[in-house]
Amino acid sequence: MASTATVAAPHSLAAAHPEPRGLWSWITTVDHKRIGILYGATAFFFFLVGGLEALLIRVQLAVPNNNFVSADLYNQLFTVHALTMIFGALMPLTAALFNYMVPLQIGARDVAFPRLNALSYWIYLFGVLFFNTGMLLKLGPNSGWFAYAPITTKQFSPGLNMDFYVLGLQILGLSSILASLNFIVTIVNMRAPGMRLMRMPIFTWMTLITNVLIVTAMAVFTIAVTELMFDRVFGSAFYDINKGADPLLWQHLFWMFGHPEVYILILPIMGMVSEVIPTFSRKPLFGYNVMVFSGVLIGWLGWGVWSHHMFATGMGPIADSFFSLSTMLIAIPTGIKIFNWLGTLWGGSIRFTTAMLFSLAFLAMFTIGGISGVMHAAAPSDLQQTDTYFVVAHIHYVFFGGTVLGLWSGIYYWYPKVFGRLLSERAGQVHFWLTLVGMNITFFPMHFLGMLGMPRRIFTYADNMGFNEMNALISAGSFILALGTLVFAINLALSWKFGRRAGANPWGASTLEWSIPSPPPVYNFAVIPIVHSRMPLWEGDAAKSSGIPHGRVEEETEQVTLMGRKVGEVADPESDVNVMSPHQDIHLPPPSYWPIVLAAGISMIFIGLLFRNVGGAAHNLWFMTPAGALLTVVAIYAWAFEPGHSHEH
Ligand code: HEM
Ligand SMILES: [Cu+2]
Repeated sequence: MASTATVAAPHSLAAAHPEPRGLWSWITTVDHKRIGILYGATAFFFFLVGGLEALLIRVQLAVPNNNFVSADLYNQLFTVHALTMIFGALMPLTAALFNYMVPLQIGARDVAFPRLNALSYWIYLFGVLFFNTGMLLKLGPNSGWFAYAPITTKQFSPGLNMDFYVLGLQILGLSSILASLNFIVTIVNMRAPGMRLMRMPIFTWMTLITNVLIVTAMAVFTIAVTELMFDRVFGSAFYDINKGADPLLWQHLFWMFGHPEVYILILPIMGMVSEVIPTFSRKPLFGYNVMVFSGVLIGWLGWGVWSHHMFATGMGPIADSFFSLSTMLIAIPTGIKIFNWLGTLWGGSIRFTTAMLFSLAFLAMFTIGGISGVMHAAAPSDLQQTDTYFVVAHIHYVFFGGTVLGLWSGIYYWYPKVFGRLLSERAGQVHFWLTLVGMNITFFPMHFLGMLGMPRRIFTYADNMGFNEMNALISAGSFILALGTLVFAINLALSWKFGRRAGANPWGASTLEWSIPSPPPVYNFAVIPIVHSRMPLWEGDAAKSSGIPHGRVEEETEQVTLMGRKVGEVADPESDVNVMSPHQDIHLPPPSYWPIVLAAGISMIFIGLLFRNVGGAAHNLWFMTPAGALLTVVAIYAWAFEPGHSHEH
């Protein structure tokens, strides 16, 4: 009986869908919001782990001729630092926000494949634990994050270190590919009625582009790594030069993934910043269409530049010129975006919240990283810079000044939606200034060190090279950064309990996620909205309550309205607003433990392969591979026959 005349009031809706409790409910959850929180918490933890590794690196480099860590441990530290940050922290932090926010932004009740979503999370967790276990055993990957074969084949890297790499990254690659397919289908198929592609929030747009890149780039990488695993575990010859392999094959495959990967880490940020800046400028995003298309263009061009990482291999003048030019071309859509953000700020009524400060700092810091990028896009100048600290400076201005600052902006912005409470603004400002000052003291001098000729990836340096003062300064800066991060962590934890309560729309923002309570109920939308514009909460009656263009915000936001109705209020049955769903029709996917079982099965396959390369009695543990394969088959079978609806309601 789906008649609209019998719609119940929202509180009874909430009673029909109580928030589940307890550890088991988290293990079996398929709710995109909870999976988002799991991703976020795990990834933030690994951000701290990666940060700790960075501090150890900086302690070692603080003074010349230091022996705080050994050369071998140092190699593991910088490799695992990079892997943890990229695959364990930054990508999953963006995934956390995709998970939580995208369904809310498009007016959906969940992602397209909720159990697949849970599976992606559990595989990610096992994968990141896997290669960090290697580090704890002092057997971490030690080749740099790009793991150039043939140096990483068994012949030259006989230990288990690179086995942790090839196996761990296959697990993580699988997780990313599954998650991305899910997001793509969700965005393409599950938008609320009326939300055409060009009405999607810009963060959702950048999520879509990013996930297309992940599926395609991660596929290249996962195959490259699988081949390396076959070389290492079963003695095949993909990268064995003695048997005729091309010594540059791995480098091409890796960077064909590696370069799109940097866009995978920056496009979501461009989306977040494009939500934050308009909100706190009280102005619509300047040039929405151009922003969308330059995002698409960045994603597209990102495929044609990979060999700019290989100028030093002697590819010859034609290849060098091609990749120089294509790389410089990317600066155009990137520059367009920067100008459009500035255009959005222009004439706006700007509020310097912490979220906004991080977005503004992103603009400046990311631009510095972009400029050093264009510098080494010129092949002759790259020959001077490659493999020096100059590249390390570039990496960190784009990863830290770009991805991390942007993520923190997104977290200050969306935290109140997730937890119903605002992060402390005062602690936020402290966090912000420590971070901004700390990152510049840490990373800016690296440009000079690089120009002076300090190579990347050396575990120490002699006293008379002229590197001493700058290295000491950099190490000091890294502790300022760490202090800022500590403030942030405390803020995240304390605000969860003690933060000021946020209404549905504390910032007076324009997109759908702000139309529902904070935190959102299990079913997200009591009524699936019908979308008439790009900024539903900034148009019509809604504009009045969200204070556009110059209104007051905070107090009034409990009154957010959508298409002229208070959110949560049940619409008049005659109106088109609620035709979609009297609450009897809300079907939420039931919890399931098959995702975690399947993830365990898949992980066992890889753990077994690791033992295959171990000597002694432990070698026999490689039976975990067939056992894991069996568990995988059973889990897929059981999953497939699990009923899609719970019988509770
Ligand atoms: C206008 C934009 C950009 C240009 C022109 C550019 C150009 C380059 C070039 C030519 C290199 C190779 C340098 C070398 O190894 O000698 C490089 C390295 C790198 N870039 Fe960029 N880049 C840009 C943006 C970005 C972004 C947005 C990110 C990440 C969010 C990024 C991350 C990296 C990383 C991680 C490396 C070093 C990889 C490694 O050797 O480990 N870049 N970039
Ligand atoms: Cu690149």
